[in-house]
Amino acid sequence: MNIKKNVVRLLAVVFIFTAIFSSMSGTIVHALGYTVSIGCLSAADSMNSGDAVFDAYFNDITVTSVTVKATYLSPEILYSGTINPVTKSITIPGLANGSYVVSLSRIGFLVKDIDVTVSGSNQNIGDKSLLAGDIIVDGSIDVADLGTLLSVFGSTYGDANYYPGNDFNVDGSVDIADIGMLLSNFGEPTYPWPGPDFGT
Ligand SMILES: [Ca+2]
Ligand SMILES: [Ca+2]
Repeated sequence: MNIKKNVVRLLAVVFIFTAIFSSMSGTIVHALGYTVSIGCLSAADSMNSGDAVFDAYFNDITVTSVTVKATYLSPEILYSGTINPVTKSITIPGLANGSYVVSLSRIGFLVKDIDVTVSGSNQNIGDKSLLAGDIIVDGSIDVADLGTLLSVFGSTYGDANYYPGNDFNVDGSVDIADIGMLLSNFGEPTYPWPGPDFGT
């Protein structure tokens, strides 16, 4: 009689442990995705002027977008998101081990492609900064971009020819400060485009 009871108890214990182990296995499988965190110093600050219409207009246009693909030329976007304009950062979730290209883009700025390898852990690849000036979006900052900026020089928010994509420092006017930002990046990129960017 005692032997029967002990066998039943043993079977019950085995059942419980099996259930617990199965549950843990499910958790482990789910945790195979890793996160990649990125800071983006050139992301525009979240506009909070008190004018809801202006804020929505400005924040929608100046948002910094993030996409993840397997390679530069891969048509499939594995993840897309936006840089948080308050924290100026993003944490990309659920990436399996492998190589990726993370692209940061903002209207008026040069796209930055970053090679990332995920290998068994979460990682933070640090702060990045986009270069202002690629108004005519062709992957380079050149005379065409400068000409466009000069054509709207002096425009301010409310003017028909004002556009946030030309107002790199987001102060509501296209002026000498924006010209200076473009000129400081004139001739970029210095590597073939599209291509890896190993800098910040
Ligand atoms: Ca350009
Ligand atoms: Ca400006």
